[in-house]
Amino acid sequence: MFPAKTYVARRRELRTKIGNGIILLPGNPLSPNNYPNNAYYFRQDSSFRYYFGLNVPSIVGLIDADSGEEALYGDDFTVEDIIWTGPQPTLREMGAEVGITATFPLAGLADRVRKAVALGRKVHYLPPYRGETKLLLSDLLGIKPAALHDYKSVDQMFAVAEMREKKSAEEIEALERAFRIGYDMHTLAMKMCRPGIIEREIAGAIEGVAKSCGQGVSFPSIVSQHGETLHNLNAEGVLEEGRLLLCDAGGESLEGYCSDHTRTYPVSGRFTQKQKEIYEIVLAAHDHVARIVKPHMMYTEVHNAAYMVLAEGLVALGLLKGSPADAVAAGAMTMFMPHGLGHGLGMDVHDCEAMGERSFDFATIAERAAQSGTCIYRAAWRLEPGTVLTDEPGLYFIPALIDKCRAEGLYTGIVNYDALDTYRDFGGIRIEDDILVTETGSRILGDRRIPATVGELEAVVGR
Ligand SMILES: [Mn+2]
Repeated sequence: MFPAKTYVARRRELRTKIGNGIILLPGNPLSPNNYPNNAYYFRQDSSFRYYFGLNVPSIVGLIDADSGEEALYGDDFTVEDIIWTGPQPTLREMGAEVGITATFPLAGLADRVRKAVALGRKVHYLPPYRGETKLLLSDLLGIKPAALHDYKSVDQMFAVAEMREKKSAEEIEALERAFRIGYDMHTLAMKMCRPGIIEREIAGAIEGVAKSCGQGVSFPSIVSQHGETLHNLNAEGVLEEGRLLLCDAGGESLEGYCSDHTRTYPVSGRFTQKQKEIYEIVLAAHDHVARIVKPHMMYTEVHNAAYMVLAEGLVALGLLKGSPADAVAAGAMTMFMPHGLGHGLGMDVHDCEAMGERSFDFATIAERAAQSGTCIYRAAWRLEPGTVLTDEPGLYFIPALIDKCRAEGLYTGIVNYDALDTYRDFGGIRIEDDILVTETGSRILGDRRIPATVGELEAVVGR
């Protein structure tokens, strides 16, 4: 947790940005695995934690933007609870740690909110993503769960996303701590990589690092020889000589900040010539992005710059014909890298993506954000000092996608489909680091770099 003054200042800024009405920020409850007392590991709602700091379940934060009142609603532990949990601080004590003096039992929240609604006051809430929170809001506001998205507060979405987007110095320190966990996870995976080991054994070991050094993983680890499957959570494969292993994994610091890195390396410890050729193209795109990112750039600019470098490499290899710019313009790169270059990173591994449109050019975006239920649209994302984004280009050879494009006659004269035939069992390569946009440019987070060049990887994996 940060000092109380951090949370006091954040709440004051939020209140000022939104201007009027009641702002609700529900923390997450425990989610049962099979019955209430056997729950999944607790993960706090990041926006609640950002403004109220507390990492305990079933507390709701409330801010009255008109009067300035701030309150926490939650229930103190009873002796029956304490038999199982041990002594716990009271809500009043926890509130004091984050600068809140008004604390009330959870049962009082419904009255408070209904009174505000009866007076015609606006009640602001973010689009809920968990069933339990949807039911809570539905009950408080008298809105059916399916209709909650129609009444979400676009003002609050933008205010919260804008604030969480811009990382402060103390947040960057927490992100650096998350980096070190990620560094240990990835270098352990590299050291374990050898023919005969099961992907799951590596995934389990690195997730243990995340759990023992921090809060756990920032998302389920991808450890697979099928790197061409973008989010491959199957880890039952046995590592084989000659293949590539893709590891996309990250950890959370104790403050709840995330890391997210990807490395791809040969199981044998030595790249083949063909693997090296593709690898160097992806690394060139990755490093190019890390060099060019600077404040006020549009995300799409960065994404297209990565596509250009990848296309240049594929033209040089003979997999694309004509000019790289024509290949990018024709959309041919979507066959080789069918995903965006990166995403925001912070207290969530896809930071603020539940919040909606990731841009702060309000005039052009607010209307679209208001109309959309999911509203993930990074095309409107402008990078500002304090933004953290992942830089994760890749090249993937996805037989099903190649066959579909070829059958539909797409990119004829641009993609050399015959040459691609020898890459059908290649797999995929992705390289990912986390970039902080600074006042003057950008830098890769971390005090060192996870091994990334062919030489560095061969030295660690092929030891
Ligand atoms: Mn990522």
